Amino acid sequence: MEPKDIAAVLDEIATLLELTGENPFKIRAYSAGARALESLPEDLDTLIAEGRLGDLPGFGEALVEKVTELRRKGELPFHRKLKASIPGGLLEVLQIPGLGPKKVRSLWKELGVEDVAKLKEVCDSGAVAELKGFGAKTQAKILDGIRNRVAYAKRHRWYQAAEVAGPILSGLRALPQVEHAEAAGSLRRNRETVGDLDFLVAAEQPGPVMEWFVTRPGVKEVTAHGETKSSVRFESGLQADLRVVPAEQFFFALHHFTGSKDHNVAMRHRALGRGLSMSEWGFKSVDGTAPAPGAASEEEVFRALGLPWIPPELREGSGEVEAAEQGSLPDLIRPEQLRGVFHVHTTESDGDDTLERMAEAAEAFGWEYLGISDHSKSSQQAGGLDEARLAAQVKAVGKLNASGRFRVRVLAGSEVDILRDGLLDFSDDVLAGLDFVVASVHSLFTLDAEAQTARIIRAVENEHVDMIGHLTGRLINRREPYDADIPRIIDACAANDTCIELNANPWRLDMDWRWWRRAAEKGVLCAINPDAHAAGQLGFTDYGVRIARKGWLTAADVLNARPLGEVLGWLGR
Ligand code: DGT
Ligand code: CA
Ligand code: CA
Ligand code: ZN
Repeated sequence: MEPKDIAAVLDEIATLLELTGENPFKIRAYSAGARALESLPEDLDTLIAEGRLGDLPGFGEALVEKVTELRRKGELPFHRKLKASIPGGLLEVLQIPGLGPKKVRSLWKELGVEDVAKLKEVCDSGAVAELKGFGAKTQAKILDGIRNRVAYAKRHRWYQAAEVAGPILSGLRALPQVEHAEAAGSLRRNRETVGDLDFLVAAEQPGPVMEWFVTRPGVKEVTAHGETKSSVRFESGLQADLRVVPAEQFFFALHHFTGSKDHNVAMRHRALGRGLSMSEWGFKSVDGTAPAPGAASEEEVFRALGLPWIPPELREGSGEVEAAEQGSLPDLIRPEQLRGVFHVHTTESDGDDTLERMAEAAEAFGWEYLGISDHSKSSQQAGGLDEARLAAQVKAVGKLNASGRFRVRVLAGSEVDILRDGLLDFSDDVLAGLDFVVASVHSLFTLDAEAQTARIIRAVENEHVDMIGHLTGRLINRREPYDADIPRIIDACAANDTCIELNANPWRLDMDWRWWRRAAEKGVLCAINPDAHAAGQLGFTDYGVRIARKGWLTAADVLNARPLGEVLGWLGR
Protein backbone atom coordinates (compact mmCIF):
# COMPACT_ATOMS: atom_id res chain seq x y z
CA MET A 1 0.00 0.00 0.00
CA GLU A 2 1.27 3.46 -0.95
CA PRO A 3 1.91 6.06 1.82
CA LYS A 4 -1.02 8.18 0.66
CA ASP A 5 -3.43 5.23 0.97
CA ILE A 6 -1.95 4.26 4.33
CA ALA A 7 -2.61 7.83 5.47
CA ALA A 8 -6.25 7.46 4.36
CA VAL A 9 -6.59 4.28 6.45
CA LEU A 10 -5.10 6.05 9.49
CA ASP A 11 -7.55 8.90 9.00
CA GLU A 12 -10.42 6.45 8.85
CA ILE A 13 -9.16 4.74 12.01
CA ALA A 14 -9.11 8.14 13.75
CA THR A 15 -12.71 8.76 12.67
CA LEU A 16 -13.83 5.29 13.76
CA LEU A 17 -12.10 5.67 17.13
CA GLU A 18 -13.87 8.97 17.63
CA LEU A 19 -17.19 7.27 16.89
CA THR A 20 -16.42 4.61 19.48
CA GLY A 21 -15.56 7.30 22.02
CA GLU A 22 -11.83 6.53 22.37
CA ASN A 23 -9.63 8.97 24.22
CA PRO A 24 -8.68 12.08 22.23
CA PHE A 25 -4.97 11.49 22.70
CA LYS A 26 -5.10 8.19 20.84
CA ILE A 27 -7.27 9.67 18.09
CA ARG A 28 -4.88 12.55 17.53
CA ALA A 29 -1.97 10.14 17.22
CA TYR A 30 -3.58 8.50 14.18
CA SER A 31 -4.43 11.82 12.50
CA ALA A 32 -0.92 13.11 13.15
CA GLY A 33 0.46 9.86 11.74
CA ALA A 34 -1.60 10.34 8.58
CA ARG A 35 -0.26 13.89 8.15
CA ALA A 36 3.32 12.70 8.64
CA LEU A 37 2.88 10.02 5.95
CA GLU A 38 1.56 12.55 3.47
CA SER A 39 4.80 14.53 3.63
CA LEU A 40 7.46 11.90 4.17
CA PRO A 41 10.98 13.29 4.03
CA GLU A 42 12.31 9.96 2.78
CA ASP A 43 11.25 6.74 1.12
CA LEU A 44 8.91 4.77 3.41
CA ASP A 45 10.63 1.44 2.74
CA THR A 46 13.98 2.89 3.76
CA LEU A 47 12.51 4.23 7.00
CA ILE A 48 11.00 0.83 7.77
CA ALA A 49 14.11 -1.15 6.80
CA GLU A 50 16.40 1.02 8.90
CA GLY A 51 14.01 1.01 11.87
CA ARG A 52 13.65 4.78 11.77
CA LEU A 53 9.88 5.05 11.32
CA GLY A 54 9.61 5.74 15.05
CA ASP A 55 11.66 8.92 14.57
CA LEU A 56 8.77 10.55 12.73
CA PRO A 57 6.90 13.08 14.87
CA GLY A 58 4.25 11.38 16.99
CA PHE A 59 5.08 7.84 15.88
CA GLY A 60 4.82 5.47 18.86
CA GLU A 61 5.31 1.73 18.79
CA ALA A 62 1.67 0.98 17.88
CA LEU A 63 1.73 3.29 14.87
CA VAL A 64 5.08 1.94 13.63
CA GLU A 65 3.69 -1.58 13.76
CA LYS A 66 0.45 -0.72 11.97
CA VAL A 67 2.05 1.34 9.22
CA THR A 68 4.59 -1.40 8.61
CA GLU A 69 1.84 -3.99 8.34
CA LEU A 70 -0.22 -1.83 5.97
CA ARG A 71 2.83 -1.24 3.79
CA ARG A 72 3.66 -4.95 3.63
CA LYS A 73 0.24 -6.63 3.58
CA GLY A 74 -2.03 -3.87 2.28
CA GLU A 75 -4.52 -4.39 5.09
CA LEU A 76 -4.86 -4.35 8.86
CA PRO A 77 -7.08 -6.64 10.98
CA PHE A 78 -7.31 -3.92 13.66
CA HIS A 79 -8.89 -1.59 11.10
CA ARG A 80 -11.23 -4.30 9.80
CA LYS A 81 -12.45 -5.22 13.29
CA LEU A 82 -12.89 -1.61 14.29
CA LYS A 83 -15.00 -0.99 11.21
CA ALA A 84 -17.13 -4.06 11.90
CA SER A 85 -17.85 -2.83 15.43
CA ILE A 86 -19.78 0.18 14.15
CA PRO A 87 -23.10 0.26 12.27
CA GLY A 88 -22.26 0.47 8.55
CA GLY A 89 -24.75 3.29 7.96
CA LEU A 90 -22.89 5.64 10.31
CA LEU A 91 -20.12 6.36 7.81
CA GLU A 92 -22.81 7.55 5.43
CA VAL A 93 -24.31 9.73 8.16
CA LEU A 94 -20.82 11.24 8.55
CA GLN A 95 -20.94 12.41 4.93
CA ILE A 96 -23.72 14.87 5.71
CA PRO A 97 -22.22 18.37 5.95
CA GLY A 98 -21.91 19.65 9.50
CA LEU A 99 -21.86 16.20 11.10
CA GLY A 100 -18.48 15.27 12.53
CA PRO A 101 -17.68 12.09 14.48
CA LYS A 102 -18.55 13.67 17.83
CA LYS A 103 -22.04 14.69 16.77
CA VAL A 104 -22.65 11.40 14.99
CA ARG A 105 -21.64 9.56 18.13
CA SER A 106 -24.22 11.38 20.25
CA LEU A 107 -26.91 10.79 17.61
CA TRP A 108 -26.03 7.12 17.69
CA LYS A 109 -25.78 6.72 21.46
CA GLU A 110 -28.59 9.08 22.50
CA LEU A 111 -31.13 8.58 19.72
CA GLY A 112 -30.18 5.22 18.25
CA VAL A 113 -29.27 6.67 14.81
CA GLU A 114 -27.56 3.94 12.80
CA ASP A 115 -28.24 5.16 9.26
CA VAL A 116 -29.55 8.12 7.27
CA ALA A 117 -33.17 6.90 7.30
CA LYS A 118 -33.22 6.86 11.10
CA LEU A 119 -31.49 10.23 11.19
CA LYS A 120 -34.26 11.75 9.08
CA GLU A 121 -36.86 10.20 11.37
CA VAL A 122 -35.37 11.73 14.54
CA CYS A 123 -34.97 15.12 12.83
CA ASP A 124 -38.59 15.07 11.64
CA SER A 125 -39.75 14.23 15.15
CA GLY A 126 -37.83 17.20 16.57
CA ALA A 127 -35.72 15.00 18.84
CA VAL A 128 -32.42 16.26 17.43
CA ALA A 129 -33.22 19.87 18.32
CA GLU A 130 -33.60 18.76 21.96
CA LEU A 131 -30.27 16.97 22.05
CA LYS A 132 -27.41 18.60 23.96
CA GLY A 133 -25.08 20.45 21.57
CA PHE A 134 -27.54 20.47 18.65
CA GLY A 135 -30.55 22.84 18.58
CA ALA A 136 -33.22 23.73 16.01
CA LYS A 137 -30.78 25.37 13.57
CA THR A 138 -28.54 22.32 13.42
CA GLN A 139 -31.55 20.07 12.99
CA ALA A 140 -32.76 22.13 10.01
CA LYS A 141 -29.28 22.02 8.51
CA ILE A 142 -29.13 18.25 8.83
CA LEU A 143 -32.49 17.96 7.05
CA ASP A 144 -31.14 20.18 4.23
CA GLY A 145 -28.13 17.90 4.01
CA ILE A 146 -30.33 14.81 3.73
CA ARG A 147 -32.42 16.44 0.98
CA ASN A 148 -29.28 17.43 -0.98
CA ARG A 149 -28.01 13.90 -0.66
CA VAL A 150 -31.09 12.58 -2.47
CA ALA A 151 -30.70 15.18 -5.24
CA TYR A 152 -26.97 14.45 -5.55
CA ALA A 153 -27.65 10.75 -6.09
CA LYS A 154 -29.61 11.52 -9.26
CA ARG A 155 -26.87 13.44 -11.06
CA HIS A 156 -23.29 12.70 -11.98
CA ARG A 157 -20.31 14.99 -12.26
CA TRP A 158 -19.54 15.80 -15.90
CA TYR A 159 -16.13 14.13 -15.96
CA GLN A 160 -17.54 10.86 -14.61
CA ALA A 161 -20.26 10.84 -17.26
CA ALA A 162 -17.65 11.67 -19.92
CA GLU A 163 -15.46 8.77 -18.80
CA VAL A 164 -18.37 6.38 -19.35
CA ALA A 165 -19.48 8.00 -22.62
CA GLY A 166 -16.07 8.14 -24.31
CA PRO A 167 -15.50 4.43 -24.94
CA ILE A 168 -19.16 3.85 -25.84
CA LEU A 169 -19.03 6.58 -28.43
CA SER A 170 -15.85 5.31 -30.06
CA GLY A 171 -17.27 1.76 -29.93
CA LEU A 172 -20.45 2.87 -31.69
CA ARG A 173 -18.45 4.70 -34.36
CA ALA A 174 -16.46 1.56 -35.05
CA LEU A 175 -19.56 -0.58 -35.73
CA PRO A 176 -19.98 -1.30 -39.48
CA GLN A 177 -23.69 -0.39 -39.44
CA VAL A 178 -23.09 3.05 -37.94
CA GLU A 179 -22.94 6.11 -40.19
CA HIS A 180 -22.84 8.82 -37.50
CA ALA A 181 -22.72 8.65 -33.72
CA GLU A 182 -22.75 11.47 -31.15
CA ALA A 183 -23.42 11.97 -27.45
CA ALA A 184 -26.10 14.65 -27.08
CA GLY A 185 -27.91 16.07 -24.03
CA SER A 186 -26.31 17.79 -21.07
CA LEU A 187 -22.98 16.02 -21.68
CA ARG A 188 -22.63 17.73 -25.07
CA ARG A 189 -23.71 21.03 -23.55
CA ASN A 190 -20.90 20.76 -20.94
CA ARG A 191 -23.18 21.02 -17.95
CA GLU A 192 -21.37 20.55 -14.63
CA THR A 193 -23.57 17.53 -13.88
CA VAL A 194 -25.31 15.02 -16.12
CA GLY A 195 -28.61 13.27 -15.36
CA ASP A 196 -28.36 10.64 -18.09
CA LEU A 197 -26.39 10.05 -21.27
CA ASP A 198 -28.13 10.47 -24.64
CA PHE A 199 -26.47 8.64 -27.54
CA LEU A 200 -27.65 9.16 -31.05
CA VAL A 201 -26.77 7.00 -34.03
CA ALA A 202 -27.58 7.08 -37.75
CA ALA A 203 -27.93 3.54 -39.08
CA GLU A 204 -30.25 1.73 -41.49
CA GLN A 205 -30.16 -1.45 -39.40
CA PRO A 206 -30.70 -0.66 -35.70
CA GLY A 207 -30.77 -4.30 -34.45
CA PRO A 208 -27.04 -5.05 -34.14
CA VAL A 209 -26.31 -1.55 -32.80
CA MET A 210 -28.91 -1.95 -30.03
CA GLU A 211 -27.60 -5.42 -29.24
CA TRP A 212 -24.05 -4.08 -28.88
CA PHE A 213 -25.22 -1.24 -26.66
CA VAL A 214 -27.20 -3.29 -24.12
CA THR A 215 -24.32 -5.75 -23.67
CA ARG A 216 -21.66 -3.17 -22.68
CA PRO A 217 -19.49 -4.07 -19.69
CA GLY A 218 -20.78 -2.35 -16.55
CA VAL A 219 -24.42 -2.47 -17.65
CA LYS A 220 -26.42 -3.57 -14.62
CA GLU A 221 -29.92 -3.37 -16.00
CA VAL A 222 -31.51 -3.01 -19.44
CA THR A 223 -34.63 -0.87 -18.92
CA ALA A 224 -35.67 -0.71 -22.60
CA HIS A 225 -34.57 -2.64 -25.67
CA GLY A 226 -36.43 -1.58 -28.81
CA GLU A 227 -35.96 -0.86 -32.52
CA THR A 228 -35.50 2.91 -32.15
CA LYS A 229 -34.58 3.34 -28.48
CA SER A 230 -32.80 1.36 -25.79
CA SER A 231 -31.96 2.36 -22.23
CA VAL A 232 -29.51 0.92 -19.74
CA ARG A 233 -28.37 1.56 -16.20
CA PHE A 234 -24.71 1.14 -15.28
CA GLU A 235 -23.39 -0.11 -11.95
CA SER A 236 -22.55 3.48 -10.96
CA GLY A 237 -26.28 4.33 -11.21
CA LEU A 238 -25.72 6.37 -14.39
CA GLN A 239 -28.34 5.69 -17.08
CA ALA A 240 -27.96 5.98 -20.84
CA ASP A 241 -30.39 6.18 -23.75
CA LEU A 242 -29.49 5.20 -27.29
CA ARG A 243 -31.64 6.31 -30.19
CA VAL A 244 -31.10 5.04 -33.71
CA VAL A 245 -32.51 7.10 -36.58
CA PRO A 246 -32.26 7.06 -40.40
CA ALA A 247 -29.40 9.20 -41.73
CA GLU A 248 -31.65 11.94 -43.15
CA GLN A 249 -33.07 12.59 -39.65
CA PHE A 250 -29.75 12.44 -37.81
CA PHE A 251 -28.88 16.15 -37.57
CA PHE A 252 -32.41 17.15 -36.61
CA ALA A 253 -32.42 14.51 -33.91
CA LEU A 254 -28.92 15.56 -32.80
CA HIS A 255 -30.06 19.13 -32.45
CA HIS A 256 -33.26 18.13 -30.65
CA PHE A 257 -31.64 15.76 -28.16
CA THR A 258 -28.75 18.11 -27.47
CA GLY A 259 -31.32 20.53 -26.06
CA SER A 260 -31.72 22.31 -23.84
CA LYS A 261 -35.49 22.35 -23.76
CA ASP A 262 -35.43 26.15 -23.51
CA HIS A 263 -33.14 26.40 -26.51
CA ASN A 264 -35.41 24.07 -28.48
CA VAL A 265 -38.42 26.22 -27.62
CA ALA A 266 -36.65 29.34 -28.94
CA MET A 267 -35.67 27.53 -32.13
CA ARG A 268 -39.17 26.14 -32.74
CA HIS A 269 -40.58 29.62 -32.22
CA ARG A 270 -38.21 30.97 -34.84
CA ALA A 271 -39.10 28.16 -37.26
CA LEU A 272 -42.81 28.91 -36.89
CA GLY A 273 -42.11 32.50 -37.86
CA ARG A 274 -40.86 31.06 -41.16
CA GLY A 275 -43.86 28.81 -41.70
CA LEU A 276 -42.04 25.67 -40.49
CA SER A 277 -42.70 23.30 -37.65
CA MET A 278 -39.54 21.76 -36.22
CA SER A 279 -39.08 18.43 -34.43
CA GLU A 280 -36.53 15.67 -34.01
CA TRP A 281 -37.74 14.31 -37.38
CA GLY A 282 -37.04 17.46 -39.37
CA PHE A 283 -38.89 20.50 -40.72
CA LYS A 284 -42.46 20.41 -41.98
CA SER A 285 -44.32 23.17 -43.76
CA VAL A 286 -47.10 24.39 -41.48
CA ASP A 287 -49.58 25.08 -44.29
CA GLY A 288 -48.03 22.88 -46.96
CA THR A 289 -46.73 25.81 -49.04
CA ALA A 290 -43.17 26.44 -47.75
CA PRO A 291 -40.50 23.94 -48.88
CA ALA A 292 -39.21 21.88 -45.90
CA PRO A 293 -35.41 21.85 -46.04
CA GLY A 294 -33.36 18.77 -45.09
CA ALA A 295 -29.98 18.91 -43.32
CA ALA A 296 -26.73 17.06 -43.99
CA SER A 297 -25.01 18.68 -41.01
CA GLU A 298 -26.02 20.50 -37.85
CA GLU A 299 -24.91 23.77 -39.49
CA GLU A 300 -27.61 23.25 -42.09
CA VAL A 301 -30.30 22.97 -39.42
CA PHE A 302 -29.33 26.43 -38.17
CA ARG A 303 -28.77 27.82 -41.67
CA ALA A 304 -32.32 26.85 -42.64
CA LEU A 305 -33.47 29.30 -39.97
CA GLY A 306 -31.06 32.02 -41.08
CA LEU A 307 -28.64 31.42 -38.20
CA PRO A 308 -24.97 30.53 -37.80
CA TRP A 309 -24.21 27.29 -35.92
CA ILE A 310 -24.53 27.81 -32.18
CA PRO A 311 -21.96 25.94 -30.03
CA PRO A 312 -23.77 23.35 -27.86
CA GLU A 313 -22.48 24.80 -24.59
CA LEU A 314 -24.39 28.04 -25.29
CA ARG A 315 -27.70 26.29 -25.90
CA GLU A 316 -29.33 27.06 -22.57
CA GLY A 317 -32.05 29.40 -23.82
CA SER A 318 -30.32 32.43 -22.36
CA GLY A 319 -30.22 34.67 -25.41
CA GLU A 320 -28.05 32.56 -27.72
CA VAL A 321 -30.61 32.53 -30.57
CA GLU A 322 -30.89 36.33 -30.46
CA ALA A 323 -27.09 36.67 -30.35
CA ALA A 324 -26.80 34.32 -33.33
CA GLU A 325 -29.36 36.37 -35.22
CA GLN A 326 -27.47 39.59 -34.53
CA GLY A 327 -24.14 38.00 -35.46
CA SER A 328 -22.84 38.62 -31.94
CA LEU A 329 -22.07 35.07 -30.76
CA PRO A 330 -18.83 35.13 -28.76
CA ASP A 331 -15.66 33.63 -30.23
CA LEU A 332 -15.35 31.13 -27.37
CA ILE A 333 -12.00 30.44 -25.71
CA ARG A 334 -10.25 27.25 -26.85
CA PRO A 335 -7.88 25.04 -24.80
CA GLU A 336 -4.89 25.74 -27.03
CA GLN A 337 -5.22 29.47 -26.32
CA LEU A 338 -4.04 29.06 -22.71
CA ARG A 339 -0.42 30.15 -22.34
CA GLY A 340 0.10 29.26 -18.71
CA VAL A 341 -1.65 28.75 -15.39
CA PHE A 342 -1.70 30.00 -11.82
CA HIS A 343 -2.66 28.07 -8.70
CA VAL A 344 -0.57 24.92 -8.61
CA HIS A 345 0.56 23.08 -5.47
CA THR A 346 3.79 21.20 -4.77
CA THR A 347 5.11 18.83 -2.09
CA GLU A 348 5.86 21.95 0.00
CA SER A 349 2.18 21.95 1.02
CA ASP A 350 -0.33 19.27 0.00
CA GLY A 351 0.82 18.48 -3.55
CA ASP A 352 2.20 15.10 -4.62
CA ASP A 353 4.95 16.39 -6.93
CA THR A 354 7.97 18.61 -6.48
CA LEU A 355 8.49 22.05 -7.96
CA GLU A 356 10.82 20.61 -10.60
CA ARG A 357 8.39 17.88 -11.56
CA MET A 358 5.54 20.40 -11.93
CA ALA A 359 7.74 22.66 -14.07
CA GLU A 360 8.67 19.72 -16.26
CA ALA A 361 4.99 18.83 -16.73
CA ALA A 362 4.06 22.44 -17.51
CA GLU A 363 6.85 22.55 -20.08
CA ALA A 364 5.29 19.53 -21.79
CA PHE A 365 2.09 21.56 -22.24
CA GLY A 366 4.14 24.19 -24.04
CA TRP A 367 3.07 26.80 -21.50
CA GLU A 368 5.01 30.05 -21.07
CA TYR A 369 4.44 30.33 -17.32
CA LEU A 370 3.52 28.25 -14.30
CA GLY A 371 2.26 29.91 -11.13
CA ILE A 372 3.16 28.03 -7.95
CA SER A 373 0.83 28.81 -5.06
CA ASP A 374 1.14 26.50 -2.09
CA HIS A 375 -1.08 26.92 0.94
CA SER A 376 -0.36 29.44 3.69
CA LYS A 377 0.30 28.69 7.38
CA SER A 378 -3.33 28.73 8.62
CA SER A 379 -4.11 25.77 6.36
CA GLN A 380 -2.31 23.47 8.77
CA GLN A 381 -4.02 20.30 7.56
CA ALA A 382 -2.61 21.04 4.10
CA GLY A 383 0.92 21.68 5.36
CA GLY A 384 0.66 25.43 4.73
CA LEU A 385 3.92 27.41 4.51
CA ASP A 386 4.95 29.98 7.09
CA GLU A 387 6.94 33.08 6.14
CA ALA A 388 10.31 31.35 6.37
CA ARG A 389 9.32 28.39 4.22
CA LEU A 390 7.66 30.71 1.71
CA ALA A 391 10.84 32.78 1.47
CA ALA A 392 12.83 29.61 0.86
CA GLN A 393 10.40 28.57 -1.86
CA VAL A 394 10.66 31.96 -3.57
CA LYS A 395 14.43 31.47 -3.59
CA ALA A 396 14.11 27.97 -5.01
CA VAL A 397 11.86 29.27 -7.79
CA GLY A 398 14.38 32.00 -8.60
CA LYS A 399 17.14 29.43 -8.74
CA LEU A 400 15.16 27.13 -10.99
CA ASN A 401 14.38 29.96 -13.40
CA ALA A 402 18.01 31.06 -13.42
CA SER A 403 19.21 27.52 -14.08
CA GLY A 404 17.73 27.60 -17.58
CA ARG A 405 16.57 24.01 -17.23
CA PHE A 406 13.08 24.88 -18.46
CA ARG A 407 11.72 27.40 -20.88
CA VAL A 408 8.56 27.75 -18.82
CA ARG A 409 8.86 30.70 -16.44
CA VAL A 410 7.92 29.69 -12.92
CA LEU A 411 6.10 32.38 -10.96
CA ALA A 412 6.35 32.36 -7.17
CA GLY A 413 3.01 32.93 -5.48
CA SER A 414 0.82 31.81 -2.64
CA GLU A 415 -2.70 30.56 -2.13
CA VAL A 416 -3.12 32.69 0.94
CA ASP A 417 -5.95 31.97 3.37
CA ILE A 418 -8.61 34.60 3.85
CA LEU A 419 -9.03 34.73 7.63
CA ARG A 420 -12.29 35.28 9.52
CA ASP A 421 -12.37 39.06 9.23
CA GLY A 422 -11.06 39.23 5.65
CA LEU A 423 -7.48 39.84 6.70
CA LEU A 424 -4.93 37.62 4.99
CA ASP A 425 -2.65 34.97 6.41
CA PHE A 426 0.47 36.94 5.37
CA SER A 427 1.31 40.59 5.93
CA ASP A 428 1.32 43.02 3.01
CA ASP A 429 5.13 43.09 3.12
CA VAL A 430 5.31 39.36 2.56
CA LEU A 431 2.67 39.42 -0.19
CA ALA A 432 4.48 42.27 -1.94
CA GLY A 433 7.50 40.00 -2.40
CA LEU A 434 5.54 37.48 -4.50
CA ASP A 435 4.94 37.35 -8.24
CA PHE A 436 1.22 36.78 -7.71
CA VAL A 437 -1.31 36.08 -4.96
CA VAL A 438 -4.42 33.87 -4.98
CA ALA A 439 -6.63 34.49 -1.93
CA SER A 440 -9.03 31.72 -0.92
CA VAL A 441 -11.53 30.83 1.79
CA HIS A 442 -10.72 27.51 3.45
CA SER A 443 -12.54 27.94 6.77
CA LEU A 444 -15.80 29.19 8.32
CA PHE A 445 -18.02 28.09 5.45
CA THR A 446 -21.13 28.67 7.56
CA LEU A 447 -20.80 32.43 8.13
CA ASP A 448 -23.97 34.26 7.13
CA ALA A 449 -24.08 35.86 3.68
CA GLU A 450 -23.33 39.36 4.93
CA ALA A 451 -20.25 38.35 6.91
CA GLN A 452 -18.98 35.98 4.20
CA THR A 453 -19.41 38.61 1.48
CA ALA A 454 -17.73 41.34 3.52
CA ARG A 455 -14.87 39.01 4.34
CA ILE A 456 -14.21 38.13 0.70
CA ILE A 457 -14.58 41.73 -0.49
CA ARG A 458 -11.98 42.84 2.03
CA ALA A 459 -9.56 40.38 0.41
CA VAL A 460 -10.57 41.61 -3.06
CA GLU A 461 -9.65 45.13 -1.96
CA ASN A 462 -6.14 44.20 -0.82
CA GLU A 463 -3.84 45.64 -3.44
CA HIS A 464 -1.59 42.56 -3.40
CA VAL A 465 -4.37 40.09 -4.15
CA ASP A 466 -4.46 39.28 -7.85
CA MET A 467 -7.26 36.74 -7.85
CA ILE A 468 -9.82 35.04 -5.62
CA GLY A 469 -9.59 31.23 -5.61
CA HIS A 470 -12.64 28.90 -5.84
CA LEU A 471 -15.00 31.76 -5.03
CA THR A 472 -18.02 29.83 -3.71
CA GLY A 473 -16.34 26.79 -2.18
CA ARG A 474 -18.79 24.34 -3.68
CA LEU A 475 -17.91 20.72 -4.29
CA ILE A 476 -20.18 19.50 -7.05
CA ASN A 477 -22.64 16.89 -5.79
CA ARG A 478 -20.99 17.02 -2.37
CA ARG A 479 -21.15 20.46 -0.79
CA GLU A 480 -23.29 23.48 -1.60
CA PRO A 481 -21.61 26.87 -2.18
CA TYR A 482 -21.27 28.99 0.94
CA ASP A 483 -23.67 31.85 1.38
CA ALA A 484 -22.24 34.92 -0.31
CA ASP A 485 -23.50 37.72 -2.52
CA ILE A 486 -21.76 36.89 -5.80
CA PRO A 487 -22.98 39.96 -7.76
CA ARG A 488 -21.55 42.24 -5.05
CA ILE A 489 -18.25 40.40 -5.09
CA ILE A 490 -18.12 40.66 -8.89
CA ASP A 491 -18.69 44.41 -8.61
CA ALA A 492 -15.90 44.67 -6.05
CA CYS A 493 -13.55 42.74 -8.34
CA ALA A 494 -14.41 45.09 -11.18
CA ALA A 495 -13.78 48.13 -9.00
CA ASN A 496 -10.43 46.81 -7.71
CA ASP A 497 -9.16 45.20 -10.91
CA THR A 498 -9.05 41.82 -9.15
CA CYS A 499 -9.37 38.68 -11.21
CA ILE A 500 -11.69 35.76 -10.37
CA GLU A 501 -10.43 32.24 -10.70
CA LEU A 502 -12.27 29.60 -12.65
CA ASN A 503 -11.08 26.65 -10.61
CA ALA A 504 -10.88 23.81 -13.12
CA ASN A 505 -10.80 20.93 -10.65
CA PRO A 506 -13.70 18.80 -11.97
CA TRP A 507 -15.22 18.66 -8.48
CA ARG A 508 -15.23 22.44 -8.18
CA LEU A 509 -15.70 24.25 -11.54
CA ASP A 510 -15.96 27.36 -9.41
CA MET A 511 -17.02 30.16 -10.11
CA ASP A 512 -20.11 28.63 -11.69
CA TRP A 513 -20.66 29.20 -15.43
CA ARG A 514 -23.90 31.09 -14.76
CA TRP A 515 -21.97 34.08 -13.38
CA TRP A 516 -19.22 34.50 -15.95
CA ARG A 517 -21.13 36.46 -18.57
CA ARG A 518 -22.01 39.04 -15.98
CA ALA A 519 -18.42 39.19 -14.70
CA ALA A 520 -17.00 39.60 -18.20
CA GLU A 521 -19.49 42.32 -19.05
CA LYS A 522 -18.24 44.23 -16.01
CA GLY A 523 -14.67 43.79 -17.19
CA VAL A 524 -13.59 41.23 -14.59
CA LEU A 525 -10.83 38.94 -15.84
CA CYS A 526 -10.98 35.17 -15.47
CA ALA A 527 -8.00 32.94 -14.61
CA ILE A 528 -8.58 29.32 -15.60
CA ASN A 529 -6.56 27.50 -12.92
CA PRO A 530 -6.03 23.76 -12.52
CA ASP A 531 -5.53 23.91 -8.71
CA ALA A 532 -3.29 20.93 -9.49
CA HIS A 533 -2.04 18.83 -6.58
CA ALA A 534 -0.07 16.55 -8.91
CA ALA A 535 1.59 16.84 -12.32
CA GLY A 536 -1.18 14.74 -13.85
CA GLN A 537 -3.74 17.35 -12.83
CA LEU A 538 -2.41 20.27 -14.88
CA GLY A 539 -4.74 19.05 -17.64
CA PHE A 540 -7.75 19.93 -15.45
CA THR A 541 -7.57 23.18 -17.41
CA ASP A 542 -9.56 21.43 -20.15
CA TYR A 543 -12.53 21.13 -17.79
CA GLY A 544 -12.08 24.79 -16.93
CA VAL A 545 -12.08 25.84 -20.59
CA ARG A 546 -15.36 23.94 -21.07
CA ILE A 547 -16.97 25.93 -18.28
CA ALA A 548 -15.46 29.21 -19.49
CA ARG A 549 -17.03 28.50 -22.88
CA LYS A 550 -20.31 27.76 -21.18
CA GLY A 551 -19.98 31.17 -19.53
CA TRP A 552 -19.61 32.85 -22.97
CA LEU A 553 -15.94 33.79 -22.34
CA THR A 554 -13.51 34.65 -25.13
CA ALA A 555 -9.71 34.67 -25.01
CA ALA A 556 -9.84 38.41 -24.28
CA ASP A 557 -11.67 37.67 -21.00
CA VAL A 558 -9.04 35.22 -19.77
CA LEU A 559 -5.84 36.43 -18.08
CA ASN A 560 -3.91 33.23 -18.77
CA ALA A 561 -4.64 33.43 -22.48
CA ARG A 562 -2.21 36.36 -22.49
CA PRO A 563 1.51 36.04 -23.21
CA LEU A 564 4.01 36.15 -20.33
CA GLY A 565 5.03 39.76 -20.88
CA GLU A 566 1.45 41.01 -20.68
CA VAL A 567 0.72 38.84 -17.66
CA LEU A 568 3.75 40.24 -15.81
CA GLY A 569 2.59 43.72 -16.71
CA TRP A 570 -0.88 43.00 -15.36
CA LEU A 571 0.45 41.44 -12.16
CA GLY A 572 2.57 44.53 -11.57
CA ARG A 573 -0.43 46.84 -12.12
P1 DGT B 1 -29.98 15.75 -17.97
O1 DGT B 1 -30.05 14.42 -18.63
O2 DGT B 1 -31.00 15.94 -16.92
O3 DGT B 1 -28.64 16.11 -17.51
O4 DGT B 1 -30.35 16.87 -19.09
P2 DGT B 1 -30.57 16.71 -20.65
O5 DGT B 1 -30.60 18.08 -21.22
O6 DGT B 1 -29.62 15.75 -21.23
O7 DGT B 1 -32.08 16.19 -20.71
P3 DGT B 1 -32.71 14.83 -21.21
O8 DGT B 1 -31.79 13.70 -21.17
O9 DGT B 1 -34.00 14.71 -20.46
O10 DGT B 1 -33.10 15.14 -22.71
C1 DGT B 1 -32.13 15.43 -23.70
C2 DGT B 1 -32.60 16.56 -24.55
O11 DGT B 1 -33.75 16.15 -25.32
C3 DGT B 1 -33.06 17.78 -23.81
O12 DGT B 1 -31.99 18.63 -23.48
C4 DGT B 1 -33.98 18.41 -24.79
C5 DGT B 1 -34.60 17.25 -25.49
N1 DGT B 1 -35.90 16.95 -24.89
C6 DGT B 1 -36.20 15.90 -24.12
N2 DGT B 1 -37.48 15.94 -23.74
C7 DGT B 1 -38.00 17.06 -24.29
C8 DGT B 1 -39.28 17.69 -24.27
O13 DGT B 1 -40.22 17.22 -23.65
N3 DGT B 1 -39.41 18.85 -24.96
C9 DGT B 1 -38.37 19.40 -25.65
N4 DGT B 1 -38.54 20.55 -26.30
N5 DGT B 1 -37.17 18.86 -25.69
C10 DGT B 1 -36.98 17.69 -25.02
CA1 CA C 1 -29.48 13.55 -20.61
CA1 CA D 1 -32.21 11.24 -21.64
ZN1 ZN E 1 -7.83 26.20 -2.16
